[in-house]
Order: sequence, then C-alpha cells, then structure tokens
Amino acid sequence: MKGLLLKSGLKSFDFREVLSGKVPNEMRIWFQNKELVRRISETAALCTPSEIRLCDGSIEEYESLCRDLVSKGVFIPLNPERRPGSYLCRSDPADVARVEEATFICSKNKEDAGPTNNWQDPAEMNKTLDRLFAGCMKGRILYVIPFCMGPLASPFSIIGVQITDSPYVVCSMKIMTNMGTAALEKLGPEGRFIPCIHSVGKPLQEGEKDVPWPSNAIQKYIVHFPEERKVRSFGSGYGGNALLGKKSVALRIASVIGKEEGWLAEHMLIIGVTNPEGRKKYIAAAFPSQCGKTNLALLSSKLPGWKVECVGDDIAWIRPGKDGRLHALNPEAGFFGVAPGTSYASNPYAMETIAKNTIFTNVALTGDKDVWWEGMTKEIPSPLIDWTGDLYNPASGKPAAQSNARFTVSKMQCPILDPASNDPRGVPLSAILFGGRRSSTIPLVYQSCSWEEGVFLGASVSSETTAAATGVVGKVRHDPFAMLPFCGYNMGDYFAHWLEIGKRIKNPPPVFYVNWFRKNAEGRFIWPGFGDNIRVLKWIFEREEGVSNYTETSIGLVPSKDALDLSGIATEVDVNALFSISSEDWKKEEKEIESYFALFGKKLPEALANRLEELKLRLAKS
Ligand code: GTP
Ligand code: SPV
Ligand code: MN
Repeated sequence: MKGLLLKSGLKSFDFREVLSGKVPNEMRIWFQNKELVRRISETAALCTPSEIRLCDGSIEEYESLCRDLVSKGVFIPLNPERRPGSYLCRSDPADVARVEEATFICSKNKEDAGPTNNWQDPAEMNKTLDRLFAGCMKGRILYVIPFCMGPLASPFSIIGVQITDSPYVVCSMKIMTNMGTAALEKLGPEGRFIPCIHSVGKPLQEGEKDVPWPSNAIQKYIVHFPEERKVRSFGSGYGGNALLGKKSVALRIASVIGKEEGWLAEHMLIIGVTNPEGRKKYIAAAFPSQCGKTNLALLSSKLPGWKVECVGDDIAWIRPGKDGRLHALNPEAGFFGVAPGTSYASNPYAMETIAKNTIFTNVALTGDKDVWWEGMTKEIPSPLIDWTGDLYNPASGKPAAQSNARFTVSKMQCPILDPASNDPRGVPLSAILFGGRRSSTIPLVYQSCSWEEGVFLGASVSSETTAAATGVVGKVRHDPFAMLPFCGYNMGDYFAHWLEIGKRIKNPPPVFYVNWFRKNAEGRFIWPGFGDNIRVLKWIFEREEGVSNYTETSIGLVPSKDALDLSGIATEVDVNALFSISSEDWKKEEKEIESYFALFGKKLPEALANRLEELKLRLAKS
C-alpha cells in the first residue's frame, strides 16, 4: 500500500506512513480505534483503491463533493432561483431500486434467517464476496464514512462505519445520518461499530473513462452477517442497496440487536397528532415500501384544529419504558422519499421540505432546470427531459420520472418537524397502525381488541408490490409488519418477540389496520387519502381515549355509522364501499393467511394460530 494517498479535509498523507505510527495530530481521532484502522487497512488492501478519503461530515466536504460530481457530469445543478442547493442525479437504468433477490441474511444456521430471507453459509458467502471485492475499487477513491443512527446524544444510537467507492453515497449519507467526526467522537477508542463495506463493483482500468452511474450489471449482493454484525454490499449504488445506515443497519442488523436486547427495530413512521383541545398523542405506523409512510408522516390536516407533526418517516426503534409504555425513536436524519405523486395538492409540507438543498434521483428535468415527476402538476411541462436524459415524449406512454425516483433531504428542513424528533429517549406511543396497498377486501380502518390480536394484524399484512423493489409491480404478497425485506432473523421468532414485548409492558397501545388504497370497479381510489387521512387518525385518537363509537365486526372494530368525521366530504365518499367486509373475500383472505402461516412451522407462535382460528370461527358465523 506504499504511496496510497490518504486525504482528510485539505491535507494529504501517505497511508502506510501514517499506519506505521506517524499519525498527524489532526488525524488522531481516525487512528484511535484499532478495529476501525484494521477495517480500513483490510478493505484498502482487498479493494485496491487509488486513494483513501476520511470523511469528516462537514458542510465544506459535502459541497466540495457536490462540485466534483457536477464537474464529472454526475450531478446536474438545479436552477438556484427555483431549487437552491439542489441537484439531479440519474442512475443507470438497471440500478433503480432495492434488489430483494440479491439480499441475504447470512446467519450461521439457516433456520435463524428463516423461511422469508435468502440465506447462504457465511463462510461461503464471504469467499464469494472476497473474490468480487478483490480489486473492485481500482481507479476509484475509497471513502470512509463514520455515521451514527439515532441522535448523537442518545444511549440507544448505533454507530456504523461505511466504506464506499461512491461519492453519491457519501453525499446521501451526509443527509440521511449523523455522519463524520461527531460519530467518531462518540465511537471513541474502544467503541464498537457496524462495519459496512460497499462497492459499486465497477473497477476502472488504466485510462478507462468513468460512467456517470457506475454499478455492476451482472453481480449484485446485499449481504448481512447478523452474528458478526457486519454488512457487505456489492454492485448497486441505489437507495437501500447502498445507503447502508438505513435498511441494512437500522433495520436488518438492528432488528437482531433488538431481539437480543428486548426492543424492536421497525419499518415505521412516527407522528405526533394534536387535537383541537391541544392534547397530543404519538402514533407509529408500518406500511410496506411505497405505501404511504412519508405522506402520512408529513400530513397536512384537512380537519380544522387537528395537527400532525413528524418525528420520522421510515424507521422506528421502539422500546418498553419504565413508565410501562412503548417509546419510539427515529434513527434517521433525513428522508429518502418517493417523488412521484408528491405535489402541493397532495402534500404541501413534503414540497416545502424539498424546496432547497435536496438531491433528486431519477426525476425529470424541466426547461428551466427544475424537477418534475408524475403527479406534481396536472400539466406536463414542456420541454421536459425524462429521467434517462432524453427529451420526453408524453405520447410514449412511459413516465418521465422513474417510478422509484426519490428525493434525499435533511429532516431539519421539514416545516412540521416534531420538537421531539431528536429526543434521545424517543416519544411515548399511544397507537400502532399497520396497513398496506389493497384494492379490495380490507376496510379503510379497523381496530384489534388486544395486543395479541394486534400482533396477528401485523403478521397478516399483505400488500401489492411496488417499484421500491425490482420485479413485478401490483402483485399482492404477504409483507408481515411491512418487514418482509428488512427482518434480519427468522420471522417466526420475530412474531414471538412482538408478543413478548406486549407482555412486558403494562399499557400496550391499541393496534389498528388501515387501507388508503381501496378501489372501485373502475379502478379508482375510493378514499381521497393524504390530508384526509386525518379523519381516520381522529377516530383512532378518540378510540384511544375510549370516546369514539365503534361497531363490532367479524374482523375487528370499525367506526360506527357517523363516527368517522366526514365533514365537507360526506357527499363524495361511499362509506359503505369503504367499510364493506365481504365474507367471500375474507374467507379467501383467511385461507391465504393460513397457508402463509404454515411456512413458519413450529416457529409460528401458538397465540397467532389461535387468533387465526378465532377469525375463522367468526367468519364462519358471518
Ligand atoms: P418508502 O419510502 O418506499 O418506504 O415509501 P412510503 O411508505 O414512505 O410511501 P410514500 O408516502 O412515499 O407513498 C408512496 C406512493 O403512494 C406515492 O406515490 C404517494 O403519492 C402515494 N400515496 C401516499 N399516501 C397516499 C394516500 O393516502 N392515498 C393514495 N391514493 N396514494 C397515496
Ligand atoms: C423502502 O423501499 O422501503 C425505502 C427505500 O424506504 S430504500 O431506502 O431504497 O429501501
Ligand atoms: Mn421504506
């Protein structure tokens, strides 16, 4: 590694000299943790980058990386008058979403990964990855990104160090996590961190010109080693495949840690809801990818006097508190949100959040260098450059923005950020919601009667697949707790862990199931959704206080006639259609759940099997 350039800020050093003991004063913090030094050296030796850069997380560093990316044509600066401090980035058309078929949980025993995860023996997988990583950073810079998931001041935060050869990833991690020197300080000389080794998997040969979005067209691997607490990701630069603090650390690895330590890492948004009298309750909600978490988290209320504030939009770490309640913390510092469908009409607070300092990936570009996507405005701007860089032709029938196009933005720009969003202890939960994207069968909202039944609801979530992952879109699949792609261990054990958590707290919050996506015979959504979802939140809020009225059905409690506040929209919505529970559909649903549960064999907790039997009995009587 002689002559390997090591850079930190504006200073350059020789990596080997520094390793052999001549650590310059200003770099001491990088060389105090032996395990960190070992990981950097080992990765550099395997991946053979041309340079190592230690990322301090400063704004200067971020801006300088952005300038570099602009000069290389990777970032297109947007119009500073319309979208200051913002960039458009276009990915390779073959690298646009999470790759679930290439995502692995490599526990020592296959059973610990369970029937819903891809598994391979860790030693075998490490061999495969060693081969792929060998020389994979040739001609590229190796960036070292220390990051902290969770507030820096929180005892519950988790430190990771991502090593990557993608400057786009560095910029994104700066927005999405507490990154840089502050995380290193928290780590300290003896602290433990989750090593996350990432490469786009596209070494550059001597004299080879780089492409704007390097990735590996053939080999992709997103691999988690739960026992070793390590992540290795190869071949993709996009989203959850590459920003490893998010799904890999804060969900897959954190879920394993949570199982051992007695808490939950969940794919959930967290909001504070305040009623007109000023009473505030926090609610967490799990919906599968692209099923409405960011939109509910940034809801602009259509009911006067009701207000929503955002704690987090994608991940919640939930633990039992001494007060006998569950407390939820958002470990992320930013939003990596779906662009299509976001507009001033559907979600003004999201639009305000992304008005500046935002990285847009795979959206369309307008003639005056601003961004556009389907659903942003009724009229399609002209001229328009589509997400692949071609002039857009609306007659093509293709969308101008990729359906998993996203914005990356700091949550500090959110106009309705909850004052407790960075509270190191999290916020107390008054209700938990599950939901999915279902065009039929599932009513707008219903409530379970107990924690056990609530866990059954979570376990039975099914949802139409979306563009957040590669593969078919629109196919109903089971996605228990919206965690199917993100649970780092056996899903049967995970169900048991949820049941266990409920036993450990005095006052488990009530659990609800919602569905914003029911359609009519013409294929149109029958619920206005977005800001009108506050009407459902209001019923939930008042159920928690025991004051809103309900009717018992075979599947749970639904709002009784007139209990849902439809003021102003009563003539537009078909309440009967929203709440119809077809016994034919539900008998199918029940069979579906039954055969899905069978997948878990002995790991299926008895309590869930019993809940299913009860549902069957109730449906048989209906
Ligand atoms: P991930 O970031 O992938 O986890 O997605 P998410 O769960 O945060 O979903 P998001 O809020 O980004 O919404 C995904 C898509 O669903 C967007 O195109 C939204 O416009 C649309 N959507 C969200 N909420 C509603 C709703 O209440 N009704 C309808 N009809 N569409 C919605
Ligand atoms: C999801 O798919 O649930 C996301 C986007 O939040 S990604 O970060 O790519 O996983
Ligand atoms: Mn998500």
